[in-house]
Amino acid sequence: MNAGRDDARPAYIGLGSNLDDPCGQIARAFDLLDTIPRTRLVARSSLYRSAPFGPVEQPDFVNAVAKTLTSLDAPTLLQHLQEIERSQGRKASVRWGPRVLDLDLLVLGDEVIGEPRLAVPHPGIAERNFVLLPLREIAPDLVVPGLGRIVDIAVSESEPRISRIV
Ligand code: ROI
Repeated sequence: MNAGRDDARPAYIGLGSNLDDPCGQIARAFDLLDTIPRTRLVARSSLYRSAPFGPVEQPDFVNAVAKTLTSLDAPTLLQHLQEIERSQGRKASVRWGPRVLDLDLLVLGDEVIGEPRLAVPHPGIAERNFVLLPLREIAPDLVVPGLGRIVDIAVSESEPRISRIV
């Protein structure tokens, strides 16, 4: 929690839930992000209700994006995100299936990583309105490495509905 150090970089994290009180899951996850070592929560987007993306019929999701400042590296930050998912009861979830909590590392400074288990920037940014819209809300000036200015990334017209809830 001693971000503010010179080596702190902005990290944007996507949050999603569609089980067990999704709004409560997201609120708790925001608070837990601020407890990650060498990491400070500096902004939270509104919560958005979004129709499930993908082939599985399931409840609507609640999605949001957090901005943190962190001096952790990407793999260490990812481990902490997975620890928060587990602490909120996430089991190994089925691909495309419902989930108690999903935390995705979307952007970490100007870093670009293309590993199978860790892709940064997250490919969902340009593909999913439930990532793009809350990210744009809290970071309208963001330039995403490899993608360009967040305001220039097109909103997908074919994607299911999304609306701001709080
Ligand atoms: N759909 C929406 N709307 N929001 C999500 O966070 C989300 N997460 C997922 C899948 C199942 C792909 N669909 C989603 O993992």
